[in-house]
Amino acid sequence: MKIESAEVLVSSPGRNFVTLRITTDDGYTGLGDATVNGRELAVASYLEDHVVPLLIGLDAHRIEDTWQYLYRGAYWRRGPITMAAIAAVDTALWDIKAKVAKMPLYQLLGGRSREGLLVYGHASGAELPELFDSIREHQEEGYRAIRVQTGVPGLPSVYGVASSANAQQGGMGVTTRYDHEPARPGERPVEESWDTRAYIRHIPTVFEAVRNEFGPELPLLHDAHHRLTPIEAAKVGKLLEPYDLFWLEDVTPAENQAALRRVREHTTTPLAIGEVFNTIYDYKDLFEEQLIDYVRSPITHAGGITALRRIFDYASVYQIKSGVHGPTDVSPVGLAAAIHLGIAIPNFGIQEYMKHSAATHEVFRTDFAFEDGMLKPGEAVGLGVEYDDEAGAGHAYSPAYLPVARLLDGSMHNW
Ligand code: CS2
Ligand code: MG
Repeated sequence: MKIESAEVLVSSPGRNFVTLRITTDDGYTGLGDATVNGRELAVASYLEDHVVPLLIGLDAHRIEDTWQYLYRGAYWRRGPITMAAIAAVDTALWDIKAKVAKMPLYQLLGGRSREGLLVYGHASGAELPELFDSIREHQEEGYRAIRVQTGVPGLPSVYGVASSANAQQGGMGVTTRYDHEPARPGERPVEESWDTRAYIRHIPTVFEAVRNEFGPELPLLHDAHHRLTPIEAAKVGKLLEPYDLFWLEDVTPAENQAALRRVREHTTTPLAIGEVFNTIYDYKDLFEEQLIDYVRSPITHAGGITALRRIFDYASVYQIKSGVHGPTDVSPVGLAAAIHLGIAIPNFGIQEYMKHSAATHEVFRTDFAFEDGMLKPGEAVGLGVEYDDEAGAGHAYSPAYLPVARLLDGSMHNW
């Protein structure tokens, strides 16, 4: 079964997506997500100009060999663009193999290890009353675990907080709320200001209030979004211990994996890291020194199902669990792949689930379901996602960037 063609589909139903569709000489098709938020066209070109020409004529069944061919053969290994391109090819080939085998992909990955994937949703508010309303809204929608993000006194807008002030005209003429899409349409990134000391004074008071209002059981997550130094991260982890977080995410940038030793020394708050990681090597010391508890890589940014399953296998040696990144900039193809892998692996922890817009679902037809606070794969063969070309063609790419953050003195900081 040879690869006959591969198309790079760039569309913007609600937000920008890059999708790869591989077709074999006997008519099987497979989809893969290659969306890197704010850098979409770089992956589209990498695929179009450098990968697609190499795929034509290859044996579509040789998934592992094709992975190694694209990884080692690139010579310039790793990095978000290369690994997203490889991820799209890998996912599409797994989709095809499951269709040939006439089974849902999770069956090919070892079958069910659980009935569904517990997910968490994004509640947020500039102030406590808005936050409480947002938490209740998510509970009414069926979410049983909640990520909490709030405003910081003195800062007009910060990461993860939905507020009408941030509403911008989206690709579809619909107003997009901040928590639905962090990338903002426009020719340049929006600049936000940040003040770590104000945040550290404020965040424990928020979790105290949330626990008082919603009780001790509700699993609560928080994303520090790469903004703290190791010792600041250690302090926040310690200050939040009384509120028994499910996890504290991206508490400090982890390019230097050893930075997490400082955090671990001072707090038992569980740590989740990895949404900006691209390979198993980014986790090596974090696993071997037991410095994190949850792996955040999505299939789209870590080189596909083949690579992420290897990362989870390695993590399982250290009892580290999955906590896959699932924002709206991971397309329904990337999310469906995460659901199939998540239902099969032994060390599943939790899955992030930001719902895609109706416009997105007009283009990406999916068969997964959200029930009882869990995501469940459908029984369609393969990934269970179809791409509607006609609907997709109606949504041209529109430039959009993630914000940048500057400290109050103007210094560049991590957004
Ligand atoms: C975030 C994302 O969901 C998360 O945990 O860190 O919202 C992230 O900011 C975006 O995916 C970036 O594209
Ligand atoms: Mg995050």
